[in-house]
Amino acid sequence: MIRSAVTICLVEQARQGPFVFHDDVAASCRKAAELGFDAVELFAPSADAINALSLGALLQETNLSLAAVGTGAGMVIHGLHLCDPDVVRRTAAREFIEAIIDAGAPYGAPAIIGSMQGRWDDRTSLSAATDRLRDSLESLGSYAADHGVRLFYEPLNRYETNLAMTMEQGMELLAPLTTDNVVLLADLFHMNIEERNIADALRAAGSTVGHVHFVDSNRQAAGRGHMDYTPIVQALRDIGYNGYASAEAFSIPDSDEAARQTIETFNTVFRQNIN
Ligand code: LER
Ligand code: MN
Repeated sequence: MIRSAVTICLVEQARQGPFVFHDDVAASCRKAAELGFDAVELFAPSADAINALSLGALLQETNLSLAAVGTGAGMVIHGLHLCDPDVVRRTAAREFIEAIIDAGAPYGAPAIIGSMQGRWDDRTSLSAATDRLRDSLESLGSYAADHGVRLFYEPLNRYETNLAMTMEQGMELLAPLTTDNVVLLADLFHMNIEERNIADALRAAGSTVGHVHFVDSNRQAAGRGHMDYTPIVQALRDIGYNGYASAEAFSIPDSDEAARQTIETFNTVFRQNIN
């Protein structure tokens, strides 16, 4: 069964970012539970910030799961990424992600490599960047497996990376890895920009799809743009996807309304009978 999740951002520098709830984890979890979400996804400034949350008690009280933990604060706050030509900075990026894996693992939450993947540029060739990213995904994927969780790798649109921008490029990146613990995060916003056809791309990715960022064409809550969810949901069903549809969307017009609109659309598109 595909379950619903909603993002909570604790990163001051990402206040304008595509997150439904901000700042107050307890209040956000209570609101998410009241609306009927199954889980929350956390974007935190550091592993220490996650560890300081008493998440166990809060998740138990609200009967929510932790769907995933983001690692992008390493980039947003510290400018770290996995393609950095400086080995010291690259190692710091890896350690930042390992600590987030450690913090999410007790709750069964996989970590997401999104903006921490970095990009190639005039200091780093495409092939050097690809090698470095693969090397980190191999090592972080095994690290996550040792902690009992998967690792999500997220292709991003062309304005945020120049490495893997489509599901197909994501699969090519992961193909040489010896670990099978790294799977793709399909963000419908990025896919709407880069894919020829979102449903076809999901079908081709098949069991490599491990997580979905559920959002509309304009990065607002699902139902506030012009995304056609019917073929997307059908494709996810056809590939036997049973992970989360996690709302990573702007808090427009506000957090509560974005969450409410998301769950309404989720219930309409995922709970209806299409066949
Ligand atoms: C960034 O655009 C994004 O989609 C995030 O999920 C990356 O961590
Ligand atoms: Mn995303």
